[in-house]
Amino acid sequence: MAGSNEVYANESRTVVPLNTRVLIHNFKVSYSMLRRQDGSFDRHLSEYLERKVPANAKPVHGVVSLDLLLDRSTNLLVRIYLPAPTVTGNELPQQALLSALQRPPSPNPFPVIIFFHGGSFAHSSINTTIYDILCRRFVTLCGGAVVISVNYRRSPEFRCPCAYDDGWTALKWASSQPWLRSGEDAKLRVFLAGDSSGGNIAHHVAVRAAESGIHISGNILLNPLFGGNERTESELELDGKYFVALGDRDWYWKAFLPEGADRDHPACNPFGPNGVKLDELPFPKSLLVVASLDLTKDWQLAYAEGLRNSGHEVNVIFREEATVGFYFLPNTNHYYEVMEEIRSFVNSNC
Ligand code: GA4
Repeated sequence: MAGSNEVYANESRTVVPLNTRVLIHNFKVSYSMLRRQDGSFDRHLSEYLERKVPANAKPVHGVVSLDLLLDRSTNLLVRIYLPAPTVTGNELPQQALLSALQRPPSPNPFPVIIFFHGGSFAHSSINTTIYDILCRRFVTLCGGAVVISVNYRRSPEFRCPCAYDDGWTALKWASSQPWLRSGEDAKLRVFLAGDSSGGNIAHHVAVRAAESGIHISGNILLNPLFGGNERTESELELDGKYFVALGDRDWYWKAFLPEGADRDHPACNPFGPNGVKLDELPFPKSLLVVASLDLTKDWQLAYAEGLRNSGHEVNVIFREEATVGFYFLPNTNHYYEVMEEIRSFVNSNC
């Protein structure tokens, strides 16, 4: 029997907590009003419907945040989350925060996590409430990490590679900041992380970093979006179940990939027929989280295989009976166990 806080998914006997079902279902319904048949998108309505939260210089559970404009020409914003700095004398929280950004490198090592939110390349932003909450969690989870959430340009208005370019700009900016360096070696201990489309962006930014000699301490990909022309078993089996339909996925790829490209484009299928070879590159270790009820899971597992075949390390956390979005709410063992995996991955590679 399902308890009062649980409900059975229509299509099977799998239990998905009621609050997760409501949360993800609401997104699903509003997203279906925003996508148009002709490939355009109702950005205006999208901005109106989404729950957002501003940056906050006042500590909430020991974490503060501020928005920073990194590039005027593209309007690239980042939201930076950090452990609340100590306020001295008559200083305002805003002043304490700004002086934290002027600090010299700290002798105590701490991780920097560059985070790319999900939303299939089209939805959400740094101020989307669920992502603001997740980034705040990462600060404390990882023992005082600095999290930099990137407001990358979204499709269909901005296609691939705009989102990757924005991620790359954010990474280069982070490498130029003395206050983000730490440890005896004053090194940037930077991780790239993201869910859904954000996981895809983290991968492609990591490739650029590897090609340019910027060291990445690790990649953390939660249910990352990859794909290809072929239809996989999980796509056919899970189509329309557990919040995601294959037709929706196709719509998002069409909106994101360069005009006329198909899903074997390397942005979507990095180890497919048009993939970029990673064998010779110093690619970081990856933590890859896969939910068994996500129709994209076969592509995520193929991605792990591609990394291994190129000689790179990947730790796959495969969660039976987990759906997309399970990591937003602390209401399952999946949530706690995956958070623990992230904590230990960051701590042991920092
Ligand atoms: C909404 C909340 C999260 O951003 C997300 C989204 C996911 C995706 O972009 O991959 C979904 C959406 C979200 C709900 C319905 C499905 C799946 C896009 C979409 C059309 C990452 C999630 O977990 O669910």
